Amino acid sequence: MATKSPVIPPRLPDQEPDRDSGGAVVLERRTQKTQPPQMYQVVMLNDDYTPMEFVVVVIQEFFGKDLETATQIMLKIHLDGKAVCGVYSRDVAATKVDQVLDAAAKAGHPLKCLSEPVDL
Ligand code: TYC
Repeated sequence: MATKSPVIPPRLPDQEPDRDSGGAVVLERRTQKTQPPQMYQVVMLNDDYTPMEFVVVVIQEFFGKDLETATQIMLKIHLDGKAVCGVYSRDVAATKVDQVLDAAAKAGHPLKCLSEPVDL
């Protein structure tokens, strides 16, 4: 039975092993091009009506802060108009915003927050 001999494609010039280095092929080193994912900060905004105690509870519950840290963040919002409650991947930050707005609406408070990309 006749068997076909395999077809070996010709090497392209830049695939030729370097014969001066004993035939070893050294692949070109490439600089790393991947970037870490963009992170998003959840910013809470001040208003004149939401009780301070409610804001502190929200920050503890949804951003995992202890009472003292949550109180400091709430006071910063109250004094400066806004503050960052946490930094997350885009989807997690969007979920935090939804949770806060939902809890505030259910409690009848106008508390607002948003997520925005963290500056590099
Ligand atoms: N300014 C509100 C008040 O005096 C308290 C408050 C703090 C509201 C932080 C919103 O994100 C906020 N009752």
